[in-house]
Amino acid sequence: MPDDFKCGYVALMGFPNVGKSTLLNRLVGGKLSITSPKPQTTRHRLLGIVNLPEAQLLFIDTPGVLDPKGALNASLVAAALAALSEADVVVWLVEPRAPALDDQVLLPRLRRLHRPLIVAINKIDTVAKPRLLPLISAYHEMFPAVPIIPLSALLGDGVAEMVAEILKLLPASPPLYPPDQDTDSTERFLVAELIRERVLHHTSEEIPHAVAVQVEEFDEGRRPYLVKIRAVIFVERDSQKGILIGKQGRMLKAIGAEARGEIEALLGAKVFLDLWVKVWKNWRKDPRALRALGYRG
Ligand SMILES: Nc1nc2c(ncn2[C@@H]2O[C@H](COP(=O)(O)OP(=O)(O)O)[C@@H](O)[C@H]2O)c(=O)[nH]1
Ligand SMILES: [Mg+2]
Repeated sequence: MPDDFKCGYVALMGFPNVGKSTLLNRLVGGKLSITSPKPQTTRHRLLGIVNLPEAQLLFIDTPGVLDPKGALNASLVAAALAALSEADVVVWLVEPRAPALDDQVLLPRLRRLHRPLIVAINKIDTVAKPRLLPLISAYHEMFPAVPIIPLSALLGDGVAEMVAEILKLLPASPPLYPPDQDTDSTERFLVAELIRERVLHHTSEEIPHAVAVQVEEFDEGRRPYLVKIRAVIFVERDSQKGILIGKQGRMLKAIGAEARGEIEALLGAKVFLDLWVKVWKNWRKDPRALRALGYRG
């Protein structure tokens, strides 16, 4: 290990939907964090490890900065704040638009963190080039002496430049994880998340918020030939269960088929997925349920 090896935590922060999870996946070069156009897609702190010859970057994807309304939301905000407290560098991700009132409110909070900060303007693939320069200068004015990096998490443009800026700010430290590891999440957890993502893609309105997934059985006795997984999709009401199962079970079948494909890619094994839908009345307001479903320590 060279003496000048660097290692540290980098918190990916920003409003819901700005592209934090997409950026984390781009950085680790695989699918760790689920993404969707719906807010509250990310509910847990997720670690993505990037191993370079000269450094190990520990990216933390967070649920975003939300109003702590309701028990589930409160635990999401707690996860975001916990990520900040362990961060060596904070990447503040923004939409490719002029700074708005929201940003003005947040700015003092970011300053109070006393952490090295990088502002990343994401989704630049959606704006015309001539509009980009004024945007960058607007953020420069707001955050003097802070690197402003335009990038596209989706296409990868600018991501290497962001990593280069982060490397300048990371502390000297030996690596904290083995170099072949890309996360500290269990496969069980990642599998549950992939199933939840497929549910998000097929549903709308209140259902995405009312869904939690639990893997009840993970039998890898015959891996890589077969991994047998039994999972339950919990919803809050009978009507939601009906929608998720669908006419003649079609919706659940589609969700299961898509999830199985994703899980096989994740595990590098054939998967038998036994998927159930159950009602857990108002689980989001029930501290016992929140614990059982992994939303509280
Ligand atoms: N066009 C474009 N879309 C993006 C980019 N990054 C993220 N998105 C989309 O924005 C939505 C929210 O992304 P996600 O990563 O879940 O946001 P998060 O809530 O901040 O984690 C998804 O539909 C992504 O595909 C980008 O660079 N360009
Ligand atoms: Mg996310």
